[in-house]
Amino acid sequence: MYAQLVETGAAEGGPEEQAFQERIDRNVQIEPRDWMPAGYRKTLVRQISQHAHSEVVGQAPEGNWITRAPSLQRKAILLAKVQDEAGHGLYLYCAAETLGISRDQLTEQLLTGKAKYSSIFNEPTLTWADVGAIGWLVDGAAIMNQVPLQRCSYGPYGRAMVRICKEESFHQRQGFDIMRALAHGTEKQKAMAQDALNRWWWPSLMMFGPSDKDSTHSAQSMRWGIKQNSNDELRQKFVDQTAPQAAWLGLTVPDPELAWNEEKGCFDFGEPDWDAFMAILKGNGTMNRERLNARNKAWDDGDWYREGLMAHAAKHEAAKTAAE
Ligand code: FAQ
Repeated sequence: MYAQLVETGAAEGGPEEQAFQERIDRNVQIEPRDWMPAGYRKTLVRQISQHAHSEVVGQAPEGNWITRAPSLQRKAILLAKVQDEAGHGLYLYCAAETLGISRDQLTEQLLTGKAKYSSIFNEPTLTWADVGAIGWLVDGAAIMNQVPLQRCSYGPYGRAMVRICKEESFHQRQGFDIMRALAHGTEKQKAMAQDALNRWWWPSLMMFGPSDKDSTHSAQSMRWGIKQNSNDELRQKFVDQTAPQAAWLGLTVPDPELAWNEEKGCFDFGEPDWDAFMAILKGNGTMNRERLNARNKAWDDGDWYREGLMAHAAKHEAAKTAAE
């Protein structure tokens, strides 16, 4: 199927590519059967699948707290949130499949460690406050990145983002509410909230990717209308939105360089530790190995179920053929 889709077009750089770019410049979305340059298809498969893998792996840090949520209500909310993340992974795998790659291929890339997923999910969740910090900061950063992706030039990705963004907003609110309860609670609870902010602040800034000068794909992805904003633009917006929220909570952002810049009308802030970021991307973050092992175990444990489904489908197919 992939080969078939790729071969439907004419040579790149020719009139088809010009018409394609003009269409993007007019904000007309590209659909699965339209001609597209091979590089556009490849970039989308890379980004959408990394995004899908992030949603799937991203269930682990919070899933780890479902049995330890402090009340029935918090538990029900967290359960729903984690299930939503699994659903986001599924919409995104479907969007990637429209580009001619199969779910099995995508899964294999994740399980063998060939595919990336967001660096943030290699952080451990040590306390209940981490669940609040994830909702507030990680979902907050995800929304900042994903709202513009609703206007992505590739139709199936943009449309998947519409629903995902609605759900992420609920996630962000529930995380902020956990932080509010802790930050306005006992001294011990406030200290727990501060500790979570200290550990999740910088990894959240890294979610937006390397700085613009080191981003390999941004310029072309922006020309193709896949990305609407650069990594640094979105990081800045995130800091501008989140720093006042931290102040409202009575918490301190762990960045001595964070300061309002009156002239520029935005916050100045420090540089994330890009060496640490690169180490995580190379598989050396605190939880990289555990996350991949968990995904591999989940895949192996589901083997009997997939086998049953295939046997059922084969039986159904044979009965249909016999009846014809
Ligand atoms: N982690 O040239 P760029 C969520 C890689 S969803 C790991 O700037 P690009 C919901 C990048 O892939 C979170 N790798 O790349 C949730 C590339 O490597 P490659 C996921 C990263 O694509 C909440 C290389 O570095 N969201 O959180 C990261 O133009 C709570 C060079 O980078 C998305 O995926 C990173 N942080 O920009 C779930 C959004 N950053 O492929 C559960 C869609 C960069 O050449 C609980 N993705 N890299 O080997 C995007 O918007 C973009 O792909 C960026 C990166 C902005 C992430």
